Amino acid sequence: MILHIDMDYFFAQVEERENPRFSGKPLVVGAEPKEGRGRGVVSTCNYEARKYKIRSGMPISRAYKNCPDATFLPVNMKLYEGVSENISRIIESVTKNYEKVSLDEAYLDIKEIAKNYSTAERIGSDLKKLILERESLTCSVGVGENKMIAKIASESEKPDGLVIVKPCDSSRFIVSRSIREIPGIGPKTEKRLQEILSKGNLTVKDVRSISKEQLNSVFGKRGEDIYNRVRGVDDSQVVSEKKAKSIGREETFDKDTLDPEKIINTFRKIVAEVAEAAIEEDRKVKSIVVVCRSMEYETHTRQVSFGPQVIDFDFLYKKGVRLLLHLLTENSGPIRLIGVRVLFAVDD
Ligand code: DCP
Ligand code: CA
Ligand code: CA
Repeated sequence: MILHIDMDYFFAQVEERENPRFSGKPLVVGAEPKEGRGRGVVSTCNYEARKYKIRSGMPISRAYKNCPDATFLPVNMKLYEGVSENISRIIESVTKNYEKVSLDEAYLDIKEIAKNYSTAERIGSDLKKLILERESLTCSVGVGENKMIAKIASESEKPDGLVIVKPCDSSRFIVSRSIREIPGIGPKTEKRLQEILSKGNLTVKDVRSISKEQLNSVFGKRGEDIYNRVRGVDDSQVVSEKKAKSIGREETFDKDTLDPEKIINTFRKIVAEVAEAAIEEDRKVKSIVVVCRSMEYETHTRQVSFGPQVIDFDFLYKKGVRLLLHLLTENSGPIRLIGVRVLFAVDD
């Protein structure tokens, strides 16, 4: 049982909250059209602006043509990231078993905490209430038997929606929807499906009429996935970040190398990235692994373990560089790739 949560017109709603005089009138977040700065496209807009056919990704100049009277604001990413963090903390108060997929979106695996779909509905409405009370923001929530159904459910009654789809209703729930409402089916896939069926405006039902063999022959490996998705089947799991066993980075050299300068600089860089990621995770580390791949694709690793502790760059570098030196002396030829990984202690 999965719950999907997605914030309503996220960047724009946060701006409305910060400055209530923007509410109730068209608001576009993306760039300042007069100065022509910023990314040049609309990041998002509120629902009033959507009435003027303004959409995410549209050039800001076009949004301006559609609605010159709208308020245009630059993207204040720091602000939205902070809000996103706060929302993650609220989600964590419901369950640690969640996967954040973007700044404004997450999947919660709620099978352990909701024994049935009416409990799930209460969890959904409690979560919405918490976010509204603590952050003064609305969001939409969907619950379903898998990630895909939950996402379609949360999208289906925006803004401020709460939609619960019981497993017995999944198939019916999606059958008459546009094929584009199926997550993972973008404009290119849609076009090829239209070609197969020689028909526009495809519904899920239309695509169900295509055989598995035909989908496979057109889309290769993805064919099976499309076949399953239009039938409401999605086996992908909620990958909770908190449960990641390790994090690491690797880098392949442009050219196989033995240049000590190059190797050590690259090593420092990946150590810095891994240290930063580990600090971000806020978890204790119990081992460090260094990987070295030779020209012949032989992979050598060296590992050191210690009592679980919080690490920083200096610690990781000091331990890691010894492992690296061992690997380099064992391995005579030029190096193709190096990598650093930290294994977390299982404490949560
Ligand atoms: N975003 C962006 N550029 C895009 C799409 C989105 O910068 N092309 C940013 C701005 C959005 C945020 O990501 O506020 C979340 O994207 P969503 O697709 O979830 O859209 P919204 O939250 O803005 O609207 P909705 O109410 O439809 O979810
Ligand atoms: Ca959103
Ligand atoms: Ca989103």
